[in-house]
Amino acid sequence: MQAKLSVVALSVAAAFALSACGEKEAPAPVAAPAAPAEKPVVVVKLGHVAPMTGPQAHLGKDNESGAVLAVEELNAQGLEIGGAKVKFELVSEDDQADPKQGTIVAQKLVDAKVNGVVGHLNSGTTIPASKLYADAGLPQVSPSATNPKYTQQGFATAFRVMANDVQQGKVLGEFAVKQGVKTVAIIDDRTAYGQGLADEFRKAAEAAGLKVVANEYTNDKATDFKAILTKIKSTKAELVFYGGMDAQGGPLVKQMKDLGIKAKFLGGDGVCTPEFMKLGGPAADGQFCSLPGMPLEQLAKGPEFKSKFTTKFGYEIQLYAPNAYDAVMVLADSMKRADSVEPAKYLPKLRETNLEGVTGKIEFDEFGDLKGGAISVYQYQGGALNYVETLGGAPVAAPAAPAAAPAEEKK
Ligand code: ABU
Repeated sequence: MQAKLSVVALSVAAAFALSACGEKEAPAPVAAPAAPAEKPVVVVKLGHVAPMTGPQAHLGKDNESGAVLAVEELNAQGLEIGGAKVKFELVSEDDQADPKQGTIVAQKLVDAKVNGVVGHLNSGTTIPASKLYADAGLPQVSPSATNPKYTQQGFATAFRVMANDVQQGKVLGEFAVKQGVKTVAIIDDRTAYGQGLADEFRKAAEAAGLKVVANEYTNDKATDFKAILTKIKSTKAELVFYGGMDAQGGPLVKQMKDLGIKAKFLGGDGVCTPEFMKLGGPAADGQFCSLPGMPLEQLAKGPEFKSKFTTKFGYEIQLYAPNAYDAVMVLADSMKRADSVEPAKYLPKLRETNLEGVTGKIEFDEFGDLKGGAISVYQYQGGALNYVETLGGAPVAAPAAPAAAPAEEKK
């Protein structure tokens, strides 16, 4: 406005000067064209929930970093939705991997009227929180919760962008048998994830002819496993399967070696991390784990994401950062197709997602599960996680949705 006034003032002054000199009168000043009206900016708040403190803080940070990268990229695109410019903002909450804290922060996000939720990281927090989001009609995309129950509750708002533990447990059970072992000891951390995965593994392993010689339990805060490992040693199990996370899996495999247990170790996605190798030390070498999806290196957008992530954050991807990135993109893509950031308006579009993500093709079945989720097996070798093979990949029919609300005591 100041600039416009100055132009007008100069034109008037010039006309007066010319006229005073007896020269031909200058044409009347033309008003400068009005600047186009600025489009309104709408802030789209996306909740992000993961454990940001405690033994899984490194995984929470990993998920959050993936989501941050997606938000920054979306904002750089200058998107317009519903006739307004949109600015995405991440509202990050720490659920401490604790189911009760999970529902507390979920309510906080509902009260803050966020437009969608990326999270939670753990099945044990995702499941109880999903009821609050469902009651509020708030779309929730978990990047990492793999317990099948999450999407079997009949909530229209619950989605996940990775295969579930029915698929993962089955692949791991069959993989164990292929290793030529005949006996297995199973340990789980009594969380919704750890116990659920161990149960699915047990079913598949027994169906394939493996004998389960021990079932032992720990928790997601434990660091000393010598008592249960001593019992397992006496069974002479050829394989130890662990359902739980890397903060326990790493020390557990190390203590297996310390006790002279020769059995192989096998775990799911919770232990398929650089942190497991760090905590396990040389004992991690040669052991196996699985991850939902294909290796990033084999996916069209995977290598670029990996490079962007390490350049920006200065550390390597731990586990589900690519899925958290995709979860944000899935929400934004649904908003674009709905031309609305209102949960009620974009939720139907979320169900129709057909997006090529960093983690591969993302389409949901009627439960909100990823269609055709594949499972890949890896081996820790020389401080690296080496790809072995991909199994599964076909859609797995989920059982009928139970009406009961999820139990809260499991993590
Ligand atoms: N999927 C492993 C880690 C998260 C969870 O399901 O609890």
